Amino acid sequence: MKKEARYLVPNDYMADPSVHVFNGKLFIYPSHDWESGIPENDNGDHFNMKDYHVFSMQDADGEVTDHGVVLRTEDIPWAGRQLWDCDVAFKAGKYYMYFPLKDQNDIFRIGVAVSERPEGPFIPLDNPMKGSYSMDPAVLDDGDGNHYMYFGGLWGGQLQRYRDNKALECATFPADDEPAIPPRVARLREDMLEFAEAPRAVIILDKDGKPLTAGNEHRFFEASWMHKYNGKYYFSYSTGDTHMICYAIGDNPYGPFTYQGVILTPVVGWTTHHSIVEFKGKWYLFHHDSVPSGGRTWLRSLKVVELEYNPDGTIKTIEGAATCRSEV
Ligand code: FUB
Repeated sequence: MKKEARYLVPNDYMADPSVHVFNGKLFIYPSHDWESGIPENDNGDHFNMKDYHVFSMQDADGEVTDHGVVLRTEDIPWAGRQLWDCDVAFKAGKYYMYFPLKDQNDIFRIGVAVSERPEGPFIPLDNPMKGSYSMDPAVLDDGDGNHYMYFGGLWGGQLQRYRDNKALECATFPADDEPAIPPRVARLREDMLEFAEAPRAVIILDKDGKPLTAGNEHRFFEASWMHKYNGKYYFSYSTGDTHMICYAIGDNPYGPFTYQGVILTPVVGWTTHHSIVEFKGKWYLFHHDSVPSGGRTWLRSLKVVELEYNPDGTIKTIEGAATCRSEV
């Protein structure tokens, strides 16, 4: 494929792509943006998504097949509002979709829906996962029978409302020189429907071995993703209000992870979000931007571009869309 990014679904707005190889094809599980008319705010109320589609491709530069709507808020018994970034994992003949959704008290929880096919439809369970909170779940299949869920996001993602897996009386943010609020990881139970353990903090260290601070422009904000390369664990994420996709490398699924650099520089639109996947011997960065909608940050479009490593295992930085954020 060409080195420039290409848009994948030009006739609709899709964002937050989670991509996996199932049955020899690429399957894309995105959020489905739409014009809800809700004004933009720091809580993300304008991201009022209400269903998911699934897409597949035989090749990274090939035709994109839309498998249609596979899950709707109205089918989820505990639903309040806002279906945000989901992910899908496979185990023993079944596909498990993990989705963040606000419950009827406006609290983000993570739900599970199950299918026998990667293209869905997915049938939701009656309740969210016990002990789940915040949003942006991403699941690593570690290849040894274990699956790990990474999750969490600041501001509208509500992660600042929790410490040590307990809800706080009031949300708090650390001072700029204190350790940043970390994303979380938990191994999934054998049946894939619940956490097997209490979620743990995912610690990202700087090159001196100190946790990234809350004032660091590369600190975690949302959009966790985990992939493995040459036996190492690559944890990547969005820095939110500084608009980058960054990554850190560790030796095991729990970390700690040492900060390495920027994978994707800012794109057009407030959010940036991605997944990294190997397919037919090449690596790809799936992501989104708001160029086609003229910069409307709640109407995002899916893209893919090839991702390359340096010989030392670091990732070559990819430039976001050519248009500057300030030009939007
Ligand atoms: O799509 C809604 C939210 O915007 C996602 O959950 C975040 O990662 C950001 O992309």
